[in-house]
Amino acid sequence: MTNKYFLLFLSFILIVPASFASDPLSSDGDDGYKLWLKYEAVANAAVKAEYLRYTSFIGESSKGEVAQSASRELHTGLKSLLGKNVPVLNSFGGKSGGIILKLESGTASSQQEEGYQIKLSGTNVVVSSNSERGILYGTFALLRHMQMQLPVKGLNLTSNPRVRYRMLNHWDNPDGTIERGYAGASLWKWYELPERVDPRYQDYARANASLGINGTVLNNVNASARFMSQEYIVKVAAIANVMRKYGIKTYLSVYFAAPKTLGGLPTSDPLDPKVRAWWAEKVAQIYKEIPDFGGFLVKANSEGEPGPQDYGRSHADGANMLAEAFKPYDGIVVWRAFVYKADPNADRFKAAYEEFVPLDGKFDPKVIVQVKNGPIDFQPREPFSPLFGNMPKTPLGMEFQITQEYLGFATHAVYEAPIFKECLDSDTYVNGAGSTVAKVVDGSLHGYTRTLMAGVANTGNARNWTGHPLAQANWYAFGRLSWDHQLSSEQIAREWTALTLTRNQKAGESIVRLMSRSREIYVDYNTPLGLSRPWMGVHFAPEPWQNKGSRPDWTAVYYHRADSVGLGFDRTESGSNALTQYRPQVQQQWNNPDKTALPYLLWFHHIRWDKKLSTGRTLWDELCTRLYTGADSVTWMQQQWDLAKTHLDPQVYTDVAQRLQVQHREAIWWRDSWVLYLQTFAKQPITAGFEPPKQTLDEVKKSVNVYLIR
Ligand code: BDP
Repeated sequence: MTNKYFLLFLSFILIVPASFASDPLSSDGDDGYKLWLKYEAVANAAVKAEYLRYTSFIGESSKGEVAQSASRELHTGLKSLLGKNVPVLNSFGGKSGGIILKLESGTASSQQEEGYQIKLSGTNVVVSSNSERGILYGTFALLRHMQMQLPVKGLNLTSNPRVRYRMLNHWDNPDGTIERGYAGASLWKWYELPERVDPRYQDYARANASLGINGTVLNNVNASARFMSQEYIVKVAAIANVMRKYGIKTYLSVYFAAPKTLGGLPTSDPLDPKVRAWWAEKVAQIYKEIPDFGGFLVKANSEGEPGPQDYGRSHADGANMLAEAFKPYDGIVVWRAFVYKADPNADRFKAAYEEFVPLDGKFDPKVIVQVKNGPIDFQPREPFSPLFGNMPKTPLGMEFQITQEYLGFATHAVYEAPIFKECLDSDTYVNGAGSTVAKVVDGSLHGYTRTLMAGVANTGNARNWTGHPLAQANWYAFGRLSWDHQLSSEQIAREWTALTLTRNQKAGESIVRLMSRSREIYVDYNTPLGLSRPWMGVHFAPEPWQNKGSRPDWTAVYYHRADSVGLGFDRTESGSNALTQYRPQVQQQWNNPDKTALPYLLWFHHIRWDKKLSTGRTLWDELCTRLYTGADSVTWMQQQWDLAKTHLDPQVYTDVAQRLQVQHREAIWWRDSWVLYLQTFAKQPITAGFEPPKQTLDEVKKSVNVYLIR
């Protein structure tokens, strides 16, 4: 066969049968809408027989609306798993072979509020808790157990949340757009509310409750004052009515200057009595419509947003004023620490610490300060924020980013649990070894009772919620870790894969392998060895050469500091000295370039191009090696995905396979951008064994510029 005919033949066998095999419009195809709550029928006969023995009835002991959601979920779940209509009974005394949802009164239970126990008692499975929410979480845990087809026999599971406020932060705007959202438009249809309540709100609530998430901030931190108007408060109330049934409280981001722009006052000074009265009234107005309102999230004096400093007041003054307005209610004020002043000589790394540490002890007990995991901004890898551990008198909440702003939007598969875990497991050493960030956040280190973990949501109105099907796992992982930060990344990946994609063990293993390595692979071709922020603008295309901005820290060159000598940001004594914001033991990990773990090297040191690293390679060769292997590893990811093909829904298989193709093309783009650009400083050939890029630096820049054209 000539080449031409062989290719024709090949395309016939590859393309023709595939189009018969997978009809993307088939009605039974998996469009991802059901997330990890698919409740696919239990196929294994022995397992099914066992489950049937325990499902002759559902006994409910409470008529509260959250408990009702639990019995409804269980009923629907069992119907789907077992094909059986299990009756829900209020009086079930003496009956056996059922599932009892038992609300234990007050102190009779050893559970913490929201915690649950699932236990076999005689021939009944008993899900118990001292709160309705705990019953709901226990019910979802039982359904998860059954979806994974684990035995009921010997079941004895107790679980308590380690963090009290577990919430999503939506960066959704009133016009339906989402800041840094890559999965369509906002879920919240403000123009239809309050009359029309999209049924999707309920599915959103179910998904969150199934993970233990108990709060949602509906609007962007770059907030519109519109949300403080009566018109919008009633819209928010309509959503809150849905959330409440699933134990989720609704929160709003607030625009600090609202007293002025919406209220018509001459000032928004937090110490002005009229301003304080305005907020107190506002909060009262909200509670009238939403009796269980969660509270406010505030971005102030950050990236141009207004705040107390506009009036010479401190963050504490601003936060405490709002806290005062919440005094009569259960709500809280979540005040963000994401601040960095425009100072041409400063190191942005140090900014939040410098502004917030002096305020420790000055915040009202109703305030939680929400800190991003790293000192800069959700980079693919960052050291933990030095604020953790350094504000012992102020509850610090964790802010993770689930949406993939710096992780390739909706085309790169990056499983984020390892990012979250890396931060949570970092040791701050503030009270000696073992003082992990997790222990700061869960309150056990400093005795905070108000503890919080927030995730910037990656949801949108895409049918599958998250755009990239594998990005659902990031929502899932955030939720599971906010409940229990001790779960491992791999365990969560296994769970999610089994619930969402396939129960086939081998296929599941290759997907979990792919997920587990995906973050390191991304870092290798995107920001290896501790590089950061090679993009400005839209945070999509590689722009390491970007050197123009209205302030130095809004350029890429500010972060990597490439020059003829070497690369990286010196944050030791000879540089910005940011390292002194950490305890001595942490400083020791990072202050000596010969001892710094390679993933963090360029975060803290300016390294000579020809310096030999612990791998035996020079900095330049190590960079080349990582950038090339990273990009090549995307083909490994494609292989792992293909290994699972026959056990995946064809629609999901194709969707991910195509996104992986984009990822591969873009990984090469990233690699080429970095090596060609850095080569202009390092003046060295591409490391032997790797093929030099097929394009020139000018060509790469041109292809990037296309993405920056308006
Ligand atoms: C940055 C985002 C910006 C957010 C900001 C924030 O680029 O859109 O408004 O963080 O967290 O990462 O406030």
